[in-house]
Amino acid sequence: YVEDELMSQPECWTQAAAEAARHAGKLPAAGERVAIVGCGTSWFMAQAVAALREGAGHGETDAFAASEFPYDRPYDRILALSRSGTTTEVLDLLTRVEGRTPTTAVTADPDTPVMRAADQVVVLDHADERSVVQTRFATTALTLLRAHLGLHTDAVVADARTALAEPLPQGLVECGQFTFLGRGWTVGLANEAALKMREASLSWTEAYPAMEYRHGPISVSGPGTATWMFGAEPQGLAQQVRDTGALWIPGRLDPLAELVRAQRLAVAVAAARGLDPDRPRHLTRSVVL
Ligand code: F1P
Repeated sequence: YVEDELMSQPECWTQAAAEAARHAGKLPAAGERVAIVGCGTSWFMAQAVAALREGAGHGETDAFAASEFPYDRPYDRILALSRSGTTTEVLDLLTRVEGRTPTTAVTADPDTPVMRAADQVVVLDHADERSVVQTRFATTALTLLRAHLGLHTDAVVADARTALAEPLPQGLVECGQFTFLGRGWTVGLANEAALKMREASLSWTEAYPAMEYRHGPISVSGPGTATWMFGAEPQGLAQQVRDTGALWIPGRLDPLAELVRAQRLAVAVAAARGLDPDRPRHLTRSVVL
């Protein structure tokens, strides 16, 4: 499933962007102090959206793993991301803040406990998935929120098509270790790329804010490893990584389209290692405690 689902992302994004205006009243308004929460992939999307929203001047925005939400901090709205709408930590949080803080959930399924617990719900059912490993729901939710912030363009969709059509960089699939770097909103994308590789291909992956790579993690860099920069690269970093013998991949597409390339890499590495990305080890489609 995952391969078909990740291929459908350009169409899913186009539809979500077109629907953003219709959902605007349910999504955080400019000026609100907002917490965005989720688990796993949804938490990493929350990180990306939080940075984008602050950067767009829409107001203070924090991202939390749902299990780590600071209940003593006041927010005007909590935005919960959950494909399944059943994840325990997200449901617990929404139930606990009921009547105190307005909540909005973005989910794929129109009939779930999370949907019933949230005050407002945006259902992206066209981006729902059969896979355990999330690809298109996460990026479509991000696209909806990017469009809500006025940050989505047709060029992003065109870049995604390029990411799906182009061969992967030479030598990448053969690498034994992968590090993803980001800055600002792309740190969340780097985290997600690393998770995708782990889930689908059991690869050894890491993810950092780009400049943090110099402060210790670069010690794992060397021949047979790859470092992939999402977004604009800080000056000097590429050379420093190349000097270790590692493969350096600078993303030249929109960072969200670069994430699509990383999803493809995860599937390709899984195939190269004889793994089925639709049967990831120890994972279920939603984690319910
Ligand atoms: C969150 C999640 C997924 C992950 C795995 C377990 O699910 O952590 O990101 O891939 O399948 O669940 P959800 O709350 O977005 O449904």
